[in-house]
Amino acid sequence: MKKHFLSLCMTCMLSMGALMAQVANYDVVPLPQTVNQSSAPGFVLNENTKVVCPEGNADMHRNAHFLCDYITEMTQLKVGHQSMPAKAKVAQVAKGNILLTLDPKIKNVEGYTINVTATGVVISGQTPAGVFLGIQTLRKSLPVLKEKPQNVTLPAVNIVDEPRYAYRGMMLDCARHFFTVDMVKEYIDLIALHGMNRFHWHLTEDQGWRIEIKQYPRLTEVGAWRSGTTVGKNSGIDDGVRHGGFYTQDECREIVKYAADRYITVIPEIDMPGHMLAALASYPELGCTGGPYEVSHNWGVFPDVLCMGKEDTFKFIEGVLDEVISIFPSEYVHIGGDECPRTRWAECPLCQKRIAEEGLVAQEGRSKEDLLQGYFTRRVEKYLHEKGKKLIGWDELLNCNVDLSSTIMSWHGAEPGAKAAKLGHDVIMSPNKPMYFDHYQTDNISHEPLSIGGNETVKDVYSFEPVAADLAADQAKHILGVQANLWTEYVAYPHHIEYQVLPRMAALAEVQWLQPAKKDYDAFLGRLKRLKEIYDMHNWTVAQHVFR
Ligand code: TNX
Repeated sequence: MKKHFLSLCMTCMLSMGALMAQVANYDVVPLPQTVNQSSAPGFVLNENTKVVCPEGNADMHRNAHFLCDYITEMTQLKVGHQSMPAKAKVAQVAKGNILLTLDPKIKNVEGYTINVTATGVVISGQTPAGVFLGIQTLRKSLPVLKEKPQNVTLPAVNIVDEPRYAYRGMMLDCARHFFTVDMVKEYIDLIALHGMNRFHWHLTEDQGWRIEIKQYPRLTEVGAWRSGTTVGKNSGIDDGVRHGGFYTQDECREIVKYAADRYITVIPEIDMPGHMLAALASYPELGCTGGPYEVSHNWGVFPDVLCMGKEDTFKFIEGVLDEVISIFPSEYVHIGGDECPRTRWAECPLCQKRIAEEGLVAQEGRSKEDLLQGYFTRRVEKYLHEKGKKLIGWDELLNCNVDLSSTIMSWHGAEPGAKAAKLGHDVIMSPNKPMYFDHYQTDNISHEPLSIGGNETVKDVYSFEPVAADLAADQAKHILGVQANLWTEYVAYPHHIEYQVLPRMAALAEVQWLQPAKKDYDAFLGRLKRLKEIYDMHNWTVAQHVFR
C-alpha cells in the first residue's frame, strides 16, 4: 500500500513537472552583444504558435522550417509555420506568433535582433543568414524537455547581436582518416549550433586522397586506400587493415548544399606541393624519382612531393582545381602549402633545370629550392585568379612571395599571422596553440585517448586574443577571423571527433563572436552548462574536464 502510494506520488510529481511553467533562458553560448531582459510579461510558446516568414523567400522559408524543428527537438512542442503576404504589417502578424523578417537597417550582414514581448516574437536580420544566427540563439535559449509541456514561457527581452569576426571556422581532416558523409554533416551541424560559418575541408594527404577527380580516376582507385595503418605513433607495428574511402563529386555537392542551407561556406583544401604521397602512388610520374610510391601507413612529413620540373605537374594541378572549382562555390580555394621538404628537388635534374630557367638564386636565408615553392605557388595563384578564385594557404606561403590578395592561415602560432597582417595580407588565425583540437585538453593524460601531444584546455582556447597588441588598426582589420583545426592522425571514430571538439568549440565561438571586454571565463562556464544539455540531448561524446 505504502509502495503504491509512493509511486502514485512520483507519477503526480512527474506530470506536474510537465505541466509546470517551463521558461527559456538567454544565457547562451556565444553570448549575444546585448541582452536586455525585462520583467514585463513574456511570450507564451505553445502548439498554437506559428513561425511566420515572408512569402516567396526560399531562404526565409527554410529558416522557418529549421526553427520549427529546433522547437520540437528542444521542447517536444510541435509548431506550424506559414508565410506572410508581402503587404501584411509586422505588428499584426507577430501577434501570438514568431515572425522572421528582414531589416535592412541592421548594419552587419550577419547581425540580428530578437524582440520578445507578450504579444509575439520577432527575429530580424539584415540577411537570411543573420536571421538564421538569431534562430540559433533562440534555439539555445529553450529548455531541453523530455516530456511535452503545455507552454514554454519566453521572458520579455531585446537581444541585439553581431559577430566580432566575419570568418568563423572549423577544419576537419578527412584524409588521415576517412569519415562518412553523415559524420561530415554532423560536423556541419556542430558548426551551425556554435554560430560559425566556415567549414574548411582537408581532403588530400599522404595517407589518402578523398575527392573524386574525373580526369584522374586513379586518385580514388589507388590513392583513397591504404593497406594498413601504423599502430600508435609510428610504432613500426602495422594493423594490416585496409582503410580508406572518398567522396564522389555528387556527395561533395550534397555537402556543399547541406552547409549552404545553414549559411556555411565549405572551403576545400587540396594540399600541395607536399603531403602528396597518395597522389604520387596513383600517378608516380608526378614525382621527381618516378616512384614506386605507396599511400602512407605512417604519420609525418615525407620527402616525396610533386616534381616542380615537369609541366605535367601543372597540368595535373590545373585539372584537379578545375573540377574542385566546379563543385565548391566558395571564393577561396585552400592550397595547403605546408611542410614541403626540398630533399628531392635538390637532387632532381628537372627541378634544377627549372631553377636555372627561372633564374632562382638563393637569397635572404632562402635556398633556391625554397624559391621553387614560390614559383609553383604563384603559378597556381595566377591560375586561380583567372578562374575568379582567391587563394588561401598555410603560413608557409609567407615564403612564397604570393600576391597580397592571397590569405594566410596562421598555424605556427599567431606570429606569422601578425606578420602577414603587417604586410597587408588578410589572415585567418588558427595557431596550433591553442587552436589545434587534435592536441590534448588536459595535462593529466593517463586516461586520455592517445593524441599527438600539446595541451590546449578550454580556458586556453577561451583566452586567445586574435589581434596582437602591436597591430595598428589598419593592420588589425586584416584579421578576418579565427578557426580551430581537427587533424585526425589519432582520431578514427565519430565519437572521438566529438570528444576533441566538445566543448572547446564553445570556447572558440566566444572568441569569434565576443568583443574582448565582454569575455568572462567564469560566466562562460555557467552558460556552457546549459549548452551541454543540448550536447547530451544529441548523445554527443563530450570531454568532461570543465564539468567535473
Ligand atoms: C601540422 S598544420 C600539420 C598537419 C598535422 C598537424 C598535427 C599543418 C598545416 N600541417 O599536417 O596533421 O600538424 O597537429
